[in-house]
Amino acid sequence: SISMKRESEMKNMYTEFAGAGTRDTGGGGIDMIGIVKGDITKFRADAIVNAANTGLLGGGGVDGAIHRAAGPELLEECRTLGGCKTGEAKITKGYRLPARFVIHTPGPVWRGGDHGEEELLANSYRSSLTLAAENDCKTIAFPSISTGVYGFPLDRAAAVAVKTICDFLDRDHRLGEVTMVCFDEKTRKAYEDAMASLYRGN
Ligand code: AR6
Repeated sequence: SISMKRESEMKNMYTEFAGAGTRDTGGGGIDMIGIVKGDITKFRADAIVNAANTGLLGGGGVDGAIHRAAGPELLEECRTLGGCKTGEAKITKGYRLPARFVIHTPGPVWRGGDHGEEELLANSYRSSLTLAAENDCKTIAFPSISTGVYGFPLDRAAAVAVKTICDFLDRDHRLGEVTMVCFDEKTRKAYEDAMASLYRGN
């Protein structure tokens, strides 16, 4: 967790980088979490994450955009994976994307909130971060998993995402930079607010 001194330092960094927060997570390295608005298919990172479904054979939303931008070879490789359980993750190459890898994770479908949705969503972030670190990625970008077609309430999803990412960066120092790539302003603001309240400690 973050000390008060660190917190004031981070607020400065937060302003300076307009949406990126820097936290000294101990262990010598400075790990970054950033929030930007944009199209994840254009994002240059070692790995981008795909908000997939359990079949891993493509779909709409960000999944469709990633498959279109990567080209048909991505679907070919996905066919060999045998699907993926909710909250778990599988990795492929990025093909025509600027990213070297795509990490595919099916987030939970929102079913009212008492079906373990928050834990399953946290699992999707943790599994993806772990897989990225195991594959020597230093930079990874996430879309807002489950908040489109899967109907997860945006504010709750954002709180789960930033908490899970920060907890991971506290424990594991293999990754250097994690970016939330938000497709619209409403989503960007939800992640900014979630990050700010995590820093404030509420
Ligand atoms: N870059 C970044 N974010 C994007 C992009 C993009 N190019 N396109 C959409 N988003 P969704 P889910 C945002 O529905 O809720 C698919 O059919 C979008 O605005 O893509 O996890 C899969 O195959 C929203 O904020 O994913 C599954 O069947 C976020 O990405 C199902 O949808 C997630 O929306 C998964 O549903």
